[in-house]
Amino acid sequence: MKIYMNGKLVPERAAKVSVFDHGLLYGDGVFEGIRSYNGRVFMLDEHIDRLYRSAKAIGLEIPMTKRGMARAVVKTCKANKTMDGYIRLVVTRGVGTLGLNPYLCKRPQIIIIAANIQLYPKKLYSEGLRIVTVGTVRNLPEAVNPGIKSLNYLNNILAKIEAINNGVMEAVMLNGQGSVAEATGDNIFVVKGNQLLTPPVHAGILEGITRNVVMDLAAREGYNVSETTMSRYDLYTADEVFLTGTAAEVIGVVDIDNRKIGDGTPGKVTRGLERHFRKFAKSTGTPIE
Ligand code: PXG
Repeated sequence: MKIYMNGKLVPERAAKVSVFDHGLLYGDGVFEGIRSYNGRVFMLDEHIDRLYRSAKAIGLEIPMTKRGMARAVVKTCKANKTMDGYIRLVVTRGVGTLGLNPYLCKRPQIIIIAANIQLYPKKLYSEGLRIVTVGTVRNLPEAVNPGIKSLNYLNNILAKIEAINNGVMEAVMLNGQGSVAEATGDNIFVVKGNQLLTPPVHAGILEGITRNVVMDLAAREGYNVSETTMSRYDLYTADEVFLTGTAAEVIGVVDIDNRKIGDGTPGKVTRGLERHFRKFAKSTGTPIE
C-alpha cells in the first residue's frame, strides 16, 4: 500500500510519524473517513469542507488548498487502485515540543490512507443491530464541540467500551441535557409513521454526511423529515430506528436497552432507505481516473 504523506506517496513501511507529533501526544488534529464506490469518491467535497471546518475550529491551518487536498485524495486512491475503498484523511498539528503549545509545532502533517473496505456483515443489515444507551455523556458543545472531527475520540471510545461490556456492538450517547445525541461513529434516526426524526446539530453531534444525504433522499421519497430533540422515550416507542454513517451506510436497530423496537426486525422504511442510499452512492462521486 502507498500512503500519502505531506505531498509524497510513500510505501506503507516508510509511512511513519514522529513521537513528538502532537496528534500522538495530545490527540491534536482532525480527520475524515470517506468511501469510494465503483471508482468514484463519495461526497468528497463535503468531507473536505468538514475537514477544513474542523481544522479551523481548532486553529489549525492546513497548508494546502481544498482543491489540492481533493486531488491528493484521488491520487492516493489511484496509486492503490482502491475503486471500492475506505479513505482516511488525517491532519495532525505536527511535530512540536513535549509541552501543549501548538504554536511551537512547525508544520501540520497531512496523511491519506486509501484502504480496502471492511464491509459490515450482511447479516447485520437483515437482522438489525442491538444497541444500548450509555452513561458516557457526549462531549459538551461548550467544551470540545462534537462537530469537530478531532483525533481525540476518547469520548466515543468510552461509550463503545460500555456497549461492548454490555454485550452489544454500538452505544447511543445522550447529551448534557439527557437528550439523544448520536452513536459512537454514526448518527441516529427515528421513524414514526410518515415522520423521520433525527437530533439537531445543536444537540451536540457530528453533522454526518450520510445523515444529510439520507435526510435529502427521505424528503424526496415523501417522508416528513425533521431535526427534533428526542429523549430515550422517543427511541423506545419508535416504529423504527436506524443509524447512518460512512462505514455502516444505513443500518436498522432492532433493540435498545433490551427493549424491542417495532416488531424486532429492521423496518420497511429503514430497508427502503438503505437500498436508496446504496443506489445513490454508486451513482455519484468524484472519478478516480
Ligand atoms: N458521528 C460520529 C461521532 C462519527 O464519528 C458519524 C457520526 C457519521 O458521519 P458520516 O459523515 O460518516 O456520515 C461519524 C463518522 C469507522 C468510521 O470506521 C466511523 C466514522 C466514519 C468513518 C468510519 O467506524 N464516523
